[in-house]
Amino acid sequence: MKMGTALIYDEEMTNYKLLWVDPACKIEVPERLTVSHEALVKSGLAERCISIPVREATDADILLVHSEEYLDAVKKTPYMTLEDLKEFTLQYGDVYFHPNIFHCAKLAAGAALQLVDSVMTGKVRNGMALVRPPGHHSMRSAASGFCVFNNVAIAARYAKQKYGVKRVLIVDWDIHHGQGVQYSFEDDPSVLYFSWHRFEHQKFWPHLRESDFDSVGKDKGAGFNINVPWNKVGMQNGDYLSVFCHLLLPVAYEFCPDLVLVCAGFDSAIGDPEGEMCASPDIFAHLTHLLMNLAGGKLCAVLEGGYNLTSLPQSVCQTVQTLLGDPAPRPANLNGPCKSALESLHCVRSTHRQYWSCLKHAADLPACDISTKRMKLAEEEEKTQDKGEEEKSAEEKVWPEPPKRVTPTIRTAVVFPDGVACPDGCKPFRSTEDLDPLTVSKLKENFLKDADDSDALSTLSSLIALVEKMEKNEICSGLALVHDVSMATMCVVQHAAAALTNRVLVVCVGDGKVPSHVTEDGKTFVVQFSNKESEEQECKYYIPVHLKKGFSDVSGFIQALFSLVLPLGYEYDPGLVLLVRMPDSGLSESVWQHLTGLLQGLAQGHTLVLMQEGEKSCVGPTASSLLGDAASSLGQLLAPQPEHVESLESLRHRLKADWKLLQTTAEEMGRGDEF
Ligand code: X5A
Ligand code: ZN
Repeated sequence: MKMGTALIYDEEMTNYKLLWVDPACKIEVPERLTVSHEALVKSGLAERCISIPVREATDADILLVHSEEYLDAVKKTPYMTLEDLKEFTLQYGDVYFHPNIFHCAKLAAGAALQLVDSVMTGKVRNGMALVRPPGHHSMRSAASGFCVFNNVAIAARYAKQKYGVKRVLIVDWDIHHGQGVQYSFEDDPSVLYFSWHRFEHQKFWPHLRESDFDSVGKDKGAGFNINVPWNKVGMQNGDYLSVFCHLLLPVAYEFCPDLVLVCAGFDSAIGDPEGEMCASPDIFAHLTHLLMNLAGGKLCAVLEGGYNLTSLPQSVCQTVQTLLGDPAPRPANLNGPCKSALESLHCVRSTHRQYWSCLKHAADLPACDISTKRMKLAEEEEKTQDKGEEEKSAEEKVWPEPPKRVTPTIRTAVVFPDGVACPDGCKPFRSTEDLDPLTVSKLKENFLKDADDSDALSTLSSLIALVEKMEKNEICSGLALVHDVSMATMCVVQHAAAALTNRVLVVCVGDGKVPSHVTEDGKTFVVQFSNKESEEQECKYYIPVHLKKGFSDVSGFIQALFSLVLPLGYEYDPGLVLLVRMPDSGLSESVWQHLTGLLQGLAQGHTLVLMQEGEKSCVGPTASSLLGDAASSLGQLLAPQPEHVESLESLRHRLKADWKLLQTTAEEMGRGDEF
């Protein structure tokens, strides 16, 4: 990996707290920051980061988003008496002031700007700022929801102004709607704001009509504001991943940002008293990973909310460790999305299909329109004031601590023919221990019948030794150049099915024989992209994705990746990914890099890439992707070919009964049948 990860933190931001009684504000405590930072230190992650000092945001920085009147008012707070502070606080919602909060708010915004500077100047690739107070609720002339200055909104304007950044993507995975960010960029098409948030048909704070899915932005900015309202609590990993695969990622790739900012609130994790959601802390490894190939990897995460002092530090660690390039853990308990999540997803997708060509094919708004529901619910509200049994409160929830993510010392091993140079950072690999004679004789019998080819035998045995080391987590990923890609694929799959415990996902790009007769037990799952119509029969564990115009339709390929391959991969949850590039597949190197990068979110990053000996020009890009570098940008994507979309969609519809993560609408039951 080429560049590092910045960590920006200053203890000074713990030096303010609530000085009076206010139940709405009591969760916003200094310990939020200390436990997060301590967890990064204890886990050894902090010392792997490049520590960057904070600075105070200047008046000019703050005025990029806020009004002079508001700044002047906040400037007076350090000199106020307790009574004055209380009084001053009253004009805003769910926020408190303290004599030192102005100083901390300047540091919080300044930390976000230091992070942008470090990333934009290339000092680091990405980074995280641990800050208090948070920012995304604060508005041009108002504090709100624990926020004083809008750290991320200021950072976005600053990046545009100072570095000429053309397009900024803001991903707000905090469980509250960052209405301050929405208001800042509502009519600005250069900043795409995406937020998911607990909404419950407007019953949840901040109770705004404009937090619903139909607030899409204004004037030129129409389509550049994307709200995903969660209308139920208890959302899980599968709900979050569905929204990423079927909405955020395709839109983000179409938008093609030059910089990604994350409003990194962790009140969307399990145990949080505000969010009351059930996503596990390790989901943030995946959310982070999935964004890391955008904008050439330029990603700045800035802390927002997160109030459970156990799940918050766990989630922060998952995020930072992923920014550092360690492979994500296999996501535990990935259910399909629940019905309510599907309803939300469906509403957002159909509302935004007029703005984004990747969503053009989305289904119409659900018949039972959400606004009718909102009224129905308001009526029902009076009848059902309180529910009978008390549910466990969010803080009492228990969940396993995410296991320590151990990254093998060998990141990427290569099996190359003599004379091909090993790419920087990779390790040449040959099976040194002699394979047991039985395996060797099987190899000979099955694959090398006609020839007594010792080179081929040595390559195949190396591949087998390599996947065994990957299963033992001694090696993370591998890249092999082989003479006969089909044969090597067969060989690895046969060995894995017979001798390994892991499920294997085979993603094959291009025509060529692949192990399509797979066992019913689903130990191998093959997805094959091909130019030609396949003679093979589609079945649950063999899925041919036929691309009519070959691989020239980049948008179409990306669409297939997000709408089919990733959700299938996540739901299948392999222990090994075999990524096969058939000779003359014709897939461009940059698209291939994105495919390689994204698939590493599966199987703890255990990806083995097989390519034809001749494809030497592809070696560098593939190796760099396996080593964790960001893929190069694809540019703003055009609309995919309609016939291509049509065939992908019909495939997705056929498969969605078997694979729940392929669903995008609530027609059929999702998890949990009640509305
Ligand atoms: C940043 C953040 C939450 C405010 C909740 C007020 N704010 N009820 O998470
Ligand atoms: Zn929040």
